Amino acid sequence: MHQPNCAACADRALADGGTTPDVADLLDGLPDNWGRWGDDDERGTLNLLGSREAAAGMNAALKNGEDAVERFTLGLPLTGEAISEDGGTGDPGFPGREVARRTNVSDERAYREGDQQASAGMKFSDDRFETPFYLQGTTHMDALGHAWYGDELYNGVDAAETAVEKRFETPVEGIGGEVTETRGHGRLSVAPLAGSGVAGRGVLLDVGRYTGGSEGDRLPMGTEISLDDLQVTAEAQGIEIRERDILLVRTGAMARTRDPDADWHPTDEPGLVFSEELVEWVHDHDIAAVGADNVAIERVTQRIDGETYVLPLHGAFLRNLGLPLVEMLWLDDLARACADDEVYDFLFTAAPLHVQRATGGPLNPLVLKATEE
Ligand code: UVW
Repeated sequence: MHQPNCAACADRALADGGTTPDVADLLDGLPDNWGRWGDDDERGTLNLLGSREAAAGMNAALKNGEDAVERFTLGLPLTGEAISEDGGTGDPGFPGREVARRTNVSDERAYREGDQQASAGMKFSDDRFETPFYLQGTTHMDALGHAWYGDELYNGVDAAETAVEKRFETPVEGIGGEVTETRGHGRLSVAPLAGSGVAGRGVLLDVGRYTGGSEGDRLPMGTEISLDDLQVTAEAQGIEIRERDILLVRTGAMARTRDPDADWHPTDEPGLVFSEELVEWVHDHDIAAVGADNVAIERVTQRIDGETYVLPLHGAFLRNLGLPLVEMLWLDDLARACADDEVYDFLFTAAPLHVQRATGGPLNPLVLKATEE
């Protein structure tokens, strides 16, 4: 059975002849935000987004006047179809995160049979998921407790808080049989992030377009994105990254999942790669959140000094900086508009589904961007 998490990647790295060094050594001495917003903090860098930061986003959206504001949503459509082996236009999935298939449970049959009495003629249509819906199986925000190393999560929270059991007095019928108890996060779930939401100045760095992807505006599979690539892109776009910005990195990977002729595999997507300079730069700029159009923001396995690491930036960003990650964004429509009018900053707003005790939550971010007057 697949493991619905990145332990599967570690297995793969070992199968590829890699070793498993300790990420704690790699990240030792790099910055963290533990204690910065109090010992009980569960919102991390979302604490940086107050009224002024929301206003910075609104000012960006309004810079060409009230009549020149365009909107974009950044959530992937959920098709309920897994991408086939030979490519396809289904839902991108990470190994083990099954694709949600929904079905309609409308009362149509009752309507057809003329049973309309209870609703006095009004008709309704409902849906439910028929298969497991992994909350990180589509566009989503990772909770701060989603990834860690050692025995502690962000802010020194005990890792035991990731698997607190809850018993239900009345069992319910579940996908895999009767459910009498579940596990969930006692602390650092997605709920505090859902409660706070994100609103601030977003900046798109369209690395796919500006660092010369060989396939149009998409980076080739396996491309490693460095801090230098981000800075070169920002310069080419003529955009300044300011403190407390929300950074969106476009690679072109999600567009591959909608193109049957394109190569795509979740563990070989283009993505950020770890460097001390990148972590320090993100911390120095007080970046409030990072999003990207790939499954994990970063390359899933990374060779660093001859060793293979699995998602080390998840450790640096989520655990150490308390920096929420937004993954599997649909950025292509926004990116086209930005390239057309050369406006790369905007109001970014988003809030994950408020699922108590969950490690992440689906979301459909909304961007308001100034367009040509
Ligand atoms: C992966 O780990 C691949 O993504 P996420 O951060 O959603 O878990």
